[in-house]
Amino acid sequence: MSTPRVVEAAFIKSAQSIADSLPEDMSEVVFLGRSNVGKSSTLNSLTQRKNLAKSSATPGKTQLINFFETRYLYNEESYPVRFVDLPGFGYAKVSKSLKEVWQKNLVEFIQHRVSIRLFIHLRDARHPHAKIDDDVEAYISEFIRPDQKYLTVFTKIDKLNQKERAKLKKDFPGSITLSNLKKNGHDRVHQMILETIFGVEDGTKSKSDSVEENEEKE
Ligand SMILES: Nc1nc2c(ncn2[C@@H]2O[C@H](COP(=O)(O)OP(=O)(O)OP(=O)(O)O)[C@@H](O)[C@H]2O)c(=O)[nH]1
Ligand SMILES: [Mg+2]
Repeated sequence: MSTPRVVEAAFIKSAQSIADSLPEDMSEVVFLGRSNVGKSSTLNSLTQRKNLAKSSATPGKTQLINFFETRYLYNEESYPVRFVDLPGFGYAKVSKSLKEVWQKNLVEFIQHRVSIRLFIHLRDARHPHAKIDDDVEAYISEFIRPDQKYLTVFTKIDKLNQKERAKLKKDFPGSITLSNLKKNGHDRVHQMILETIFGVEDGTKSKSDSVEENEEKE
């Protein structure tokens, strides 16, 4: 079994709001999270492109809704997916409520965009219990549709020691951890994207499962 790979990736357009976004004609994966958590970097790592999405050490780098069209190759099949890089929330100094810190346009986009199939909520591994992230998770759960999935991904895992990593995995069992610096953890995100959008199962996982269930299989 091969590993899913993004073989094509291109920036298509920036939009201010849902009104000037692309037509809803392709399944989308949305990257959301606090400013500086590593949304743009994660998109670059997943597509194996250094500067496809603009990243920066200064928070507030991404200010528009950015659309990228990508194509996966997995077991010789082709899977087109659109990635959406969003501006971060939590950047504004005053953060009384989620709606105050997260611009109206973004709220509207994530709530009403029909083509979104997967929300990837990026959280900083060093601050796993940040209230704003808990609020965002609760907030998305209020309107998420049956055809959509929500995934928690912890970035900057390279900043944690072994003990801290173990605790994080125990506290957030369904989550994925990754490092854009060390370039690890991204394969599980690829699998999740293909599984959610195309129902493609993890080949390596089902292989070992089938061995348990049926000894005759290779
Ligand atoms: N150590 C480490 N640094 C990372 C990782 N991911 C991103 N960074 C760094 O974090 C900073 C912010 O990364 P971005 O990808 O621009 O973050 P963003 O979430 O897109 O930020 P905004 O566009 O401002 O919302 C940059 O300096 C990155 O190099 C990671 O996994 N480990
Ligand atoms: Mg960004």
